[in-house]
Amino acid sequence: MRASNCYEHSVTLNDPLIIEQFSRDGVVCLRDVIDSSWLARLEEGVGEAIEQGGPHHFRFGSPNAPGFFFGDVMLWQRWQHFREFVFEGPLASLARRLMNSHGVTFYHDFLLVKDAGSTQPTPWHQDQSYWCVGGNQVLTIWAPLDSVSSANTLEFVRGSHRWNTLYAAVPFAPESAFDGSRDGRPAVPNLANYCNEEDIASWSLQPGDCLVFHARTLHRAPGNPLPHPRRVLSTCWAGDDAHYIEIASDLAPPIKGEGLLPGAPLACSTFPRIL
Ligand SMILES: O=C(O)CCC(=O)C(=O)O
Repeated sequence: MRASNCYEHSVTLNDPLIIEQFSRDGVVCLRDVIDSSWLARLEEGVGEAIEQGGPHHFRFGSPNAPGFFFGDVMLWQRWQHFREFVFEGPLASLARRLMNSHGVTFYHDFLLVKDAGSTQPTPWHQDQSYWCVGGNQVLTIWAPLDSVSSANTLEFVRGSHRWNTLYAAVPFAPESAFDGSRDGRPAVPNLANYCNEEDIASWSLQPGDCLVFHARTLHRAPGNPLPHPRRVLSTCWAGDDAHYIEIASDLAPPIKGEGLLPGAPLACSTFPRIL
């Protein structure tokens, strides 16, 4: 099931339709949200961040071979460029608008790099399944640093954030030790059985564009068959109703914040309040 509508409707930041589309579909594509000076600073930071992967990074694929799938989290805590982007860049106010929230807390960042020729797909999943965060005002902003086409972009099941189900989190690769099965949540269904092409949304993107999606919208990505890497900074944001929850499964990122009790607002020094 590949989406046929890769150039479908995208909206500008000031278009009132974005709120309607986000609440109906659980995903919107926004053009030219991140300007070239921010992109240049992120680009500058990415090479070093990959070379010096943090304590929670993964690198799937054959060791020292091309085609890897690299991921790392909480870069803002270690790298100034990422920290400035989170605290001073344009995404916090965008998140506030789409969450319809007064406050905005930054949950985490996630750098995802699929090397040229990567055969590593990202499985269908909902971001919130991996998190210690309950609530409805939670979203992810997926911002590519390279052009992304139908060959390597994300695909979303429209409206799946409204299915009222949180599925079990799945490992991102067969060699991963991640276990998301300990909370009795149902497995992600076989979507090929009940999704038509018109139920799937996807977009081609240029650096500066981004996809904003609800943390319960099901999504996946193919590998990266293109001859250049697909580097993406994904950032995860929480609004007024977001709160800390305990789960039995592994967390990704494996970070709980400090001193948070179940039901408490998320904001703490690990998950800083931005707005
Ligand atoms: O970039 C990918 O392949 C997956 C990204 C993703 O699932 C996310 O940012 O939530």
